[in-house]
Amino acid sequence: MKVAVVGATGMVGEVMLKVLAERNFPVTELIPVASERSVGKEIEFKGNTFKVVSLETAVSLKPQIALFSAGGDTSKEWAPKFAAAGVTVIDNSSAWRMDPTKKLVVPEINAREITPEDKIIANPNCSTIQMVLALSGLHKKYNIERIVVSTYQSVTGTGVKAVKQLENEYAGIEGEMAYKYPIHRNAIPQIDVFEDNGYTKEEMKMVRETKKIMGDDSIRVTATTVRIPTVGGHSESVNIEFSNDFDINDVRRVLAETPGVVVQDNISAFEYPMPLYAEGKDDVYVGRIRRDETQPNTLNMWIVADNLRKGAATNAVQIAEYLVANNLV
Ligand code: A2P
Ligand code: 11C
Repeated sequence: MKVAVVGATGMVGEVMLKVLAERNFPVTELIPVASERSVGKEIEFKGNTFKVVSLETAVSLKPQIALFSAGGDTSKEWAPKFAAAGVTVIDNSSAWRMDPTKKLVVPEINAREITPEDKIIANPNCSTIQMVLALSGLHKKYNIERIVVSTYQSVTGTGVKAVKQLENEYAGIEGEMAYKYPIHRNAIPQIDVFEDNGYTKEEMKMVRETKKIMGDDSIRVTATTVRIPTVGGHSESVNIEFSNDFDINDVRRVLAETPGVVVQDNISAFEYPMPLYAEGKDDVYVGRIRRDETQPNTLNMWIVADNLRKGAATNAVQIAEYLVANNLV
């Protein structure tokens, strides 16, 4: 496979390269792509060196697959040009996710929806991916009515500038601010811009994307998304109301049997998921599994994943793996 990685010098792009190599994705030729200012820069991949090229050059090289993570504007403009050249684009931006003509895919849940005609496939938002992966098996079994989620999100979701802001503040150095406020010793209850309804765009991504991936518009979701001074991954406190009652041991069993999900839930040994330990891992970790005693058929749990891995790069590479395994490229 001739594979382009658009945004190869970025935070997610770098992890995409790492994941492609780790999972031995059959890359015969790598085409790293970034902005004009990075053209010519050298990128290491599996012991070889590749030079960064421009988007124009990459299209003319006609890769079979292009993994995009260079922002929504780049995707809006360039994904259709790649698709027109016969390239299958897996796009990590929010540009195409809610387009009804585009599939929004978490492979373990809905990869079967992909057809050879799908030339632009959308990768969901990180905080959505880890939540829906953990909930998909439980939805099938007990039918989710409503989700109340609060997130505790890593600064890596914002990018290099935010990681630097946290490091600078920690070291007491003045520097460029990625956020409106200090993030060290803080919790910022705003991720992305506000929409007209008073929710942030990140919160509404969790609402809209969950319905689309689960293929069920009836699931009600309400979210509060918060940035905290951590780097390893996103954490989520999730309260789920089902139509049907559940057995808590069966909930654990369903979660343990869900591919990509690892149950870490042994309170007597103080075992529960934490971002410090999820960093660099591809799985979604679930713990603090317990019944909500205030109303029927309702469950509480805590979900943690590395937002750059399953929340972005790993999910995109898994989509690419599905395309290859099913002769869709
Ligand atoms: P560059 O390094 O040349 O700026 P991050 O989200 O971590 O900031 O990374 C964004 C990625 O998207 C980088 O690889 C960046 O390249 C790339 N990028 C940003 N703007 C463009 C653009 N207009 N065309 C192509 N790549 C872009
Ligand atoms: C964050 N979830 O943590 C965002 C980053 O739509 O892919 C990813 C934004 C997106 O800030």
